[in-house]
Amino acid sequence: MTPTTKPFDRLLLTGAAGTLGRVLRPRLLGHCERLRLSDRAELGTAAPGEELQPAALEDRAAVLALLEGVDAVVHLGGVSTEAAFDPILQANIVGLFNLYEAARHHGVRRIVFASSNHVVGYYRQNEVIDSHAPPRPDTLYGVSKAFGENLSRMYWDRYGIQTVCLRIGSATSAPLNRRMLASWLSHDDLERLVVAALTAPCAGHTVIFGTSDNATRWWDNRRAMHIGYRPQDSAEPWRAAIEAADPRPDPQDPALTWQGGVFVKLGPYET
Ligand code: 15L
Repeated sequence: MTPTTKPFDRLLLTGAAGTLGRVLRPRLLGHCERLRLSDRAELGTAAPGEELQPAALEDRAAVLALLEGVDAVVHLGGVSTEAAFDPILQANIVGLFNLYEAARHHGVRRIVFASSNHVVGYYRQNEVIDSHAPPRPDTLYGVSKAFGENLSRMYWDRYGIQTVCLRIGSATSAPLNRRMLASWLSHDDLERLVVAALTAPCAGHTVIFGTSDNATRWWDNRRAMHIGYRPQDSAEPWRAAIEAADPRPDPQDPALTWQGGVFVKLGPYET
C-alpha cells in the first residue's frame, strides 16, 4: 500500500445528499483517500475519490454492506427536522441501531453522530447549560436524537466504539435571525468540528455543542475540550443588521424564549 498523508483511508458520509451532507462532501475528501457517500436520495455522479452507495437506513442488510471496509463514519443521515413519528422511527431509531450494529460487526471504531440542539430545546435562552444537563427535547425529532446519544453511549461502554455526538446548532452560510446570534455554526466551523471529532485521539463518548465562537452563548463546551474543537467564526458581524431588521421583538415569541426556537411550535404530526 502506498503511504498516505491523509488521516483516513476510507470515510463514510451518510446523509450525503442533504443540506449539510452537500456542504461536507467536498470538504471531507481532503481528509481521506476514499469517501463513501450514502443517502436514500440521488447522489449525482462520483468525483475522483468518491464511492456512491445509496441505502435506506432502515434496510439492515444495506447498512451492513455500507460499513464494510470503512475506517470511520460521519453520520448525518436520517430525518433532520420534526416529522411524523413513523419516518423518525424508521430512520433515526431503527436506522441508527442498524448503523451501530454494522459498526460493531465490521470493527469500525469511530462514529461522528449528528445530534441536535433540539435534544435540549426546552431550556430557556436565559439559561447556560452543558452536556450534563438532562435532555429536554422540544420535538419527537429531538427525542430521537436523545435516543441516538444514549444508543451511542451504550456502544461505547459495551463495545468500545467511540462516538462524538454533535449537538449542531444552526449550520447555515450566515446567521439569519436573533436566535442564530447564539446558535449559528458556520460551514467552515462545521468542517473544523467534524474533523476534530474524527481525529481526537481519545474521544470515548463525547457530547459537544456545535456553534461558532458567538458572543451570545447558551451552551458550555468545557466538558468537550479534549476534542480540540476551536471555532474561528462568529455571528457578531451580522448582529447589527439582524437587530435593525427586527428592532422591537416580542419577548413572548417562542423563537426568542426557548433554545430550540420555533421547533417548540412544530408538530406533533399525525402518523
Ligand atoms: C436542526 O436540528 C435542524 O436539522 C436544522 O434544520 C435547523 O433547524 C437547526 O436544528 C436549528 O435549530 O436551527
